[in-house]
Amino acid sequence: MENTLVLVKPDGVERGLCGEIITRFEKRGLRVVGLKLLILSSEQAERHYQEHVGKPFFERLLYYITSGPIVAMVIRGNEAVKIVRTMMGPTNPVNAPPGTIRGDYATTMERNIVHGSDGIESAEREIKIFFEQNEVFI
Ligand code: IDP
Ligand code: MG
Repeated sequence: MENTLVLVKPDGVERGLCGEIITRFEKRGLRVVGLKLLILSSEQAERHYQEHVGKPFFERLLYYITSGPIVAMVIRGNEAVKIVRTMMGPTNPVNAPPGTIRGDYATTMERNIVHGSDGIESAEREIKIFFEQNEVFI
């Protein structure tokens, strides 16, 4: 079993898509084992997106991800990292096939609705930014 971090980004929360997104994971057979609504501080956002510090889109990404409440969840299941990434679709929604979350609900990279960890190690690192050990119920 694997754990992965999923964020419903501010645009997803504002548009009322949290329930829909959680439902998709649950119907697939993945479990929600951690869940919270929060506004990220700039420090947390920078930690979360540390691999992108200095990139041309970084400042806007930081502004976007801290601009309103997000839903953070730990999703658990067999190959959860890979399955969640497949269900999300590619980073650029323009290339995201219908049936994926980004392919169904997003049109731009700047507002692509969801985050999902890209590997087991990043999942472990990212989950710690959002959740204490006793907030994850595996
Ligand atoms: P991911 O969310 O699919 O893992 P990453 O490459 O890790 O994609 O990028 C993190 C986030 O930064 C993306 O989800 C997207 O919102 C934003 N982003 C990535 N590349 C670009 C870009 O070239 N222009 C604008 N925003 C970008
Ligand atoms: Mg990423």
